[in-house]
Amino acid sequence: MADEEQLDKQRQLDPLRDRNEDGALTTDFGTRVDDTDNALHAGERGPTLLEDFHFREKITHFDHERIPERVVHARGAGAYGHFRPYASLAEYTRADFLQDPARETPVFVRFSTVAGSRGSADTVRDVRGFATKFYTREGNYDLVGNNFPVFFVQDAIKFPDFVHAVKPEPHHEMPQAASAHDTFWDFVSLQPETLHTVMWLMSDRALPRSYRMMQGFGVHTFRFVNAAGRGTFVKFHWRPLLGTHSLVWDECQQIAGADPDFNRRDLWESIDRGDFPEYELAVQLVPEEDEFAFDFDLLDPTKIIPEEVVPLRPIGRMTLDRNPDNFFAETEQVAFHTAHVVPGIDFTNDPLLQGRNFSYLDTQLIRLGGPNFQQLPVNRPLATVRNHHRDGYGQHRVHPGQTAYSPNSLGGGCPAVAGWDAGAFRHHQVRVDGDKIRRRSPSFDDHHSQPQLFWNSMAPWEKAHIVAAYRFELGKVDAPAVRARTVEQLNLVDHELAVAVAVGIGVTPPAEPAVENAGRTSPALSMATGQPGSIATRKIALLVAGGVSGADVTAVREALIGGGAVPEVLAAHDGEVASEEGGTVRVDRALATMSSVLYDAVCVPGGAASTLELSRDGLASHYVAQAFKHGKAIAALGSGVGLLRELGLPGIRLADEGEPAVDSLGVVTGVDPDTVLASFADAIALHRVWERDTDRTVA
Ligand code: HDE
Repeated sequence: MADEEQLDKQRQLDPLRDRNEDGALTTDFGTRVDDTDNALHAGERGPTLLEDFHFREKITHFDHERIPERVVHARGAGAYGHFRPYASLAEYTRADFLQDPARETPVFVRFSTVAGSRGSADTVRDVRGFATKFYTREGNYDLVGNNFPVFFVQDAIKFPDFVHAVKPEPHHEMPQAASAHDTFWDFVSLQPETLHTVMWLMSDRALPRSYRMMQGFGVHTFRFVNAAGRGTFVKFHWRPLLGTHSLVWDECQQIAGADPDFNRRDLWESIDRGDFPEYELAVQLVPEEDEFAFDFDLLDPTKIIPEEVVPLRPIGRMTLDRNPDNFFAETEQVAFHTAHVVPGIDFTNDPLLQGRNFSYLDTQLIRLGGPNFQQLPVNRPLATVRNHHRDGYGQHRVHPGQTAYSPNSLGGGCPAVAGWDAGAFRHHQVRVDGDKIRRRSPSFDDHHSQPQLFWNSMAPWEKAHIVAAYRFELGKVDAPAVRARTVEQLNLVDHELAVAVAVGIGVTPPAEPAVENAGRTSPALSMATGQPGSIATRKIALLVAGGVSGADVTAVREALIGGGAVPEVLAAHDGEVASEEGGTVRVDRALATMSSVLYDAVCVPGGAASTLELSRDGLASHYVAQAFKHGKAIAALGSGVGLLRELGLPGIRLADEGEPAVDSLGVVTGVDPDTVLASFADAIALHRVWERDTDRTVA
C-alpha cells in the first residue's frame, strides 16, 4: 500500500522531468561539450576521427532511438487525469479505489486505433482502444478496453489469425490501417463469430468524432469480489459526458489527408484549453447465481448484455486534465496489462481474457526491452513495490542488502507476504473440473442473434451508413467468392441488409431470407437517441472576407463562446480583414489550411462585399457544400445567405431578403442574429442533421 503523501502521480513524476532549461550542453556522462555542430576531423576537409566520443555517442544514441511499435494499437494518444467514485461499492468489491467518494485516484489513459502503424491516420475505419491505468494505493489496475463492447473472436488462439488478416497484406504491405481488403474479408466470412463485431465496425461507431465523444467497454465479463469473498459478475462501460458521436465516412477519408492527427490533436487541444474530457464509469452487475440466466454465455466476448436486460449503474467519473510532457516517455512507453489487477477485481474464464492475461506481459518484454518496464516513470505504481526481482536490462532500483530470496532469515524474513485482510490479492476461489479438450462450449455457438439485435436497433441513417460501409469495404475486395460468402453470412442476420449490400457489390442477392428476423431491439445501441445536447467544445468556422459585418462576427463569437464552443474566423489570408463598419476583424486561420471537415459547423456572417468576395472564391463555396453533405449545421446572417443561395442546396429553404430567420434542416438563415444563432446552436447540439444526409442508400 502507499502512504497518503505518495498518492500523487504528478509529484512522483516531477523529479524525473528533465527540463534542459539552463546550463551547458553535456554528453550522457556529464562532460560539457564545446561544439555539437562539427565533428572532429583531421583537417577541415579530412576524415572524421574515431576519437570523437561526442559524435559517436550522439549518433549511436540516435541510431537506437526506435523501439518496436505495438503489434496492435500502435497509434495512440494519451492523457493523465483522475477518477472518483460516486459512492462506496463495498457491497460488491473490496477494491480500495472504489470505496470512498472523497478520494481521487490518478489515471493515465491511452486511446488508440488498432490496425494502423504508429504513423497512420486517426480517422480510419477501426476499433478504438480505450485503456486506463488507475494508480491505486493497492497497486496499478489496468482496464484495457475498446470502444466496442464486443470482440471479433472468442478464443485468444484466434487473435494472431485475425490480426494477420486485418493488417496490411504480407506480400506488398497494403493497405495501411484499413480492413477494406481481401484477407480481412476472407477471414471474417469464414469465421462467423466475427459477425457481431464486424457489424459494429461497419457502423459509425468505428469513426468517432473525438476520443472525448466515444464510449469505452471492458468487453469481457469480469468479477468483483467483496471483503467477504463474495463474487459478482461485472461488465465495465465508460460513457462520455459529451455524448457518443461519430464522423461520416466521406469526411473521415478527407480528414486523413487534411489532418491525420485529427483525434490526437482534438484530445491535446481540448485539455490544453481546459475543456477536460470526462467519462462516467458504469457497471452491469450480475449475481454469480445468475450465471446461466441469459440466452448467451457470459463468458463469450462476442456478446453484450443488453442494457435493457441489465441496466447500467453509474459508479464514478473520470476527468482527463493533463497532457503528457513527452510522447515517447509516457504515451509510447505506457504498458497496459489485463492482469494488472487489485484485490476486489478478478477474472472470469472468458477464453479471450485468459489469453490476454498472457499476451500483455509478453508483449511488453519485447517492446520495452526487458522485465524492468514497470520502473519506467509512467508505469511506476504509487503503491510501494517490494520483492526479490533483481537485475535485468534497465534496472533502476538499487537494492541494498544481502538477501534476494524467500524464505530468508538473514534479511529478517522481509519482505513478507500479506493476507487478504492485510490487502493482498487472493484469486477468487472457484471449483474447476474438466477434461483437457480443444473445444468450445456449445453455449458460444449463436453468432447471429446479436448482430441482428444490433442491426434492428439502428436508426434509418445508421442502417444506411452500415450498408454503405459494407459496400465500400467489399467493393475493395477482389475475390468474388469472398464477396458472395459475406452476403451469405449477412443473410443469416437480416435479409434486407444482405440484399442491400449484395446489390451494391455486384453479387446476386439472396432470393429468400435464411432466417426470420426475431424483431428484438436494444435502443441503447443506437447513437440516435439519448445524447446530451450541447455545443460545448464544438469547433465552428466563420467564413469572412473584407467588408464583413463586424457586428455579426462579434455576435456569433459571443453566442458560441457563451455556449462553450470554439469559434475560429477563417479568411483567404491570415492577419485581419476590414469590416464594413470601418474597423478590422482578426483572422484565426487561413481558409486554405483548414478544410471544412475539421469543423463541426460553419457560419457566414453578413456584409455585402464580404459575401461577394467569398462567392468568387471556390474554396468558400466548397466549404459550405461539404459541410452540407456531411450533415453539419450551417448559418448565414444577412447578406451571407448569398453564398448559400449560389450552391442550390437541395431541399433547403433560405431566408428571403429581410426575413428574420428560417431553419431548414439545420441550415439557418436570416437577418435577426439572436433567432438565427439560437437555431444554429440547436442544430450544432444535434451533432448532425441526418435528415438531409445525402449518403443515404437504404430507406
Ligand atoms: Fe489487446 N493487445 N489483445 N485487446 N489491446 C494489445 O498489448 C491481445 C483485445 C487492447 O494503449 C497488445 O501492449 C490479445 C480485446 C488495447 O497500450 C497485445 C487479444 C481488447 C490495447 C494485445 C486482444 C483489447 C491492446 C499490443 C485476444 C478490448 C492498447 C501492445 C485475446 C477489451 C493498449 C500491447 C495501449 C494492446 C493482445 C484482444 C484492447 C499484443 C492476445 C478484446 C486498448 O498484448
